[in-house]
Amino acid sequence: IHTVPLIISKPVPGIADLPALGMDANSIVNDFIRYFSHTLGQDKMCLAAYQVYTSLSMSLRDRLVERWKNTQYAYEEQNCKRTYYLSLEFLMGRALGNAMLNLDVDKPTEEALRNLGLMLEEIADQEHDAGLGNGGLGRLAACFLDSCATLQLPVVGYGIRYEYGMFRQKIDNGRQMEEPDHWLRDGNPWEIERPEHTVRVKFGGCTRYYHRDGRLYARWTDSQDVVAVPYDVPIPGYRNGTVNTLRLWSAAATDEFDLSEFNAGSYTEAVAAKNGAENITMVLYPNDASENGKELRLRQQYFLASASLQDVLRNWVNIHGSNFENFAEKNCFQLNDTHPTCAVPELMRLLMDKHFLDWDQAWAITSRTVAYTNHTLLPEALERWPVSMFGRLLPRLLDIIHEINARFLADVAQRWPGDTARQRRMSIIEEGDEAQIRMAYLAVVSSASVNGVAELHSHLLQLHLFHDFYEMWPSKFNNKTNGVTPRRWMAWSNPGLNDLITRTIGDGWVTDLTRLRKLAPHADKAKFRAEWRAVKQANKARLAEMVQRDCSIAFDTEALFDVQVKRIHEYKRQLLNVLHVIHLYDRIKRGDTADWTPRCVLIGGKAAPGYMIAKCIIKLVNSVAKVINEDPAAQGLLKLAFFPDYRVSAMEVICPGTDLSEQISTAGKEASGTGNMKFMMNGALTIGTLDGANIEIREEAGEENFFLFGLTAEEVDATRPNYNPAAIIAADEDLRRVMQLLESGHFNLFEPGIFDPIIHAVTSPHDPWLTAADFRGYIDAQQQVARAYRDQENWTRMSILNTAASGKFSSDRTILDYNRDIWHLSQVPAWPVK
Ligand code: B1H
Repeated sequence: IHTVPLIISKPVPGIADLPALGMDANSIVNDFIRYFSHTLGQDKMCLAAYQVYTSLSMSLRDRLVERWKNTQYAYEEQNCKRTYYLSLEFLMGRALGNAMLNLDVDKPTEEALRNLGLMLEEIADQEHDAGLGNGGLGRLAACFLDSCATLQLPVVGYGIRYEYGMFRQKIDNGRQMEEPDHWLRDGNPWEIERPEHTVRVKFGGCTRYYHRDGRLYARWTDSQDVVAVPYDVPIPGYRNGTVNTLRLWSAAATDEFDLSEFNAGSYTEAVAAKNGAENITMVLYPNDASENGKELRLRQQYFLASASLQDVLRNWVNIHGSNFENFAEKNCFQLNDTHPTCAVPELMRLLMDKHFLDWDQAWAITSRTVAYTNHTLLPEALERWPVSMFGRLLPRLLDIIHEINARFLADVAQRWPGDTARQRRMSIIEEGDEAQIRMAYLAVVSSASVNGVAELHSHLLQLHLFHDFYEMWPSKFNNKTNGVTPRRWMAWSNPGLNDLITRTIGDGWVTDLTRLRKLAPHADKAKFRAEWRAVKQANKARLAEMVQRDCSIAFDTEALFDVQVKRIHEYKRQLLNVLHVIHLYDRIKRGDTADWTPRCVLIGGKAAPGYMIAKCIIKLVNSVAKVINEDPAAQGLLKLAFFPDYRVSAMEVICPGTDLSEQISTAGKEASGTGNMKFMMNGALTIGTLDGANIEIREEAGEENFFLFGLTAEEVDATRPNYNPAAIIAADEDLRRVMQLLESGHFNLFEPGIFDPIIHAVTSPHDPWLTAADFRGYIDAQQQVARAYRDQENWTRMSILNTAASGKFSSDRTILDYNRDIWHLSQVPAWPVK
């Protein structure tokens, strides 16, 4: 096996006990210059931008590393309980600005760099986003890590170091094109390879049973193995000396190869054929909220689960030997959706086959340490693996899943004797033409806690998807409403607002966001409102600049900035947004523009590469935009832009510059949403349905500060059976005209028919998203928005009150809830640096 042996296992005085590095701007910049000149061998005559960024990052990383070690020493000394956050996605975005902010060196360093003639914003802009996630689920994991470090909780993130992250979106003739995101090409200063912690992961082969001391044991043999090499990423807390770890696994081939070929003399062929292990961590699957059942995806999932668990167990055995008595008191595995659920049978396997616990001991540990977060109710996103594929790839795990299921179904039979329909409903294995493993059921059965991500979502889980399980174990089920980190989403990305708020109520809000409430009384002061408005205007100017650069469309900062950015999905109803824009255009064309509120509409997001209707919606946005933006009649009244390659670093500019946040999903479909929270914190007003966390946002903001429309989740279910969009269209003059424009081909004169699938979707009685049903409510609510925006004083008041009410949506609150109800970790301060 390919590992670097640990040469020394006792402390060596003097090694790595260096004096603390200076945290003043001079020390940081001096190190930066040395890295630039000596480590990277750069020239003062010709500054390669990426190398400037890399050297500055290395200088800051050194400061993180000191705190990183001292955090780990403190955790080890306390022998504290830990949580492992297992996730196939960590959408980290950029690290440099965040490190500078959290280390509290941002402002002086920026100034010192400026004195050298270097602009921090330009340097920071060199960094490739770490796009190791699709959208909300992956970004949530990243926000959680920030909050855990800030709260000084011993939490480790375990994920995959994809060679290629989320694809880059290019727009060609209005259509999405995907380009590979080779984010590591220029080097990544934010990771440290740890080859000494490499582990081996098995695939294929079969199970052999054997007897020892009168007991039956199992062993997974004849497998084809790969190795998992960890890369550690530092996760700094906010100005508290803590640095936690995100450990990302990369797959590599073992050093073994086919001996027969080797002996036959084909050395190079044998080496070259070394099993393509690297494929496993080559690329992130870009299917947000829909699974695709590919074998390579299952390999990724097991690879992450196995490598992470082996890592945790190895650390445990190093300290406790094979005594697992207290293991469940000291460890918790939080599953970010079902994607890492192989961790359940894998933990059972390791405890039984490697550490020789019996089933009951292993199950007691597993079922007490695993907790599961569900992120969606959409049936197309619920993971199912064909039993046959699973058994071929992970034979030993399939045995264990069958055993879990048999024991579970026996419990069901005990509780509801004779109810075979219920047993069939609840079985982890779904029988049928092709038997499938229901990963969500496996996760529920094996977890101590099951949570949804907003009140409504958690409620619907108990009512529908997990109803039978809720009846069996009501106390397992709980809600943890999502949150986002105010460090990245306010303090760093909105420095203007940061300054204004801090001048007004002090800086405590950054780590206790409920303090924003103290802004509310200031909403009544004209001077404060003027300052608030000035900040928003400056942010709108910055956003307009980016729109000009990336879309070649001029946004007027006096107009209402109306923004919808998120993955493109039918349930999120970007289409409803477009229908509204077409309606506004129609009003302009028929001269109905009295008391008009000028509006700039921005829509951005990626479509899964195989999701044809979603790609068609992108084309529609671009086609409608072209017609409107080129029509002199719409000048000064209406603009529409599609923002290409929407990603974390783009949101950092978009969100501060937004007036109106579009959260218009069909009720009951968006589990939570987190973009909605980022916009609210930055003083945008929301137009939205009663879906996901919108409901809680409206509760906090007050209904008078929220633009509500649309069917409720219950009404959606009630409407479906006799939904008749044709009748709705016939009865609504505005909608009729919009559909008429679409059907006439007004936006696709030279590409006839391309929007037929969209027209069909809206007019079909089987439209699951009820777009036509919510049209009238949406248009009316948008009319109220337009009216409200014309009263700038009152709009500003509402904007301030939204920010003031956003405290609940800090991921610090979310993490404290997880910790109080599920993890039960103590907060452990890091050792001080020097
Ligand atoms: C969410 C996903 C998701 N829910 C499958 N489900 C994936 C499912 O690659 N896959 O196979 C990837 C992602 N993502 C989102 O999670 C919800 O739609 C949002 O409403 C929610 O805010 C977010 C975080 O909880």
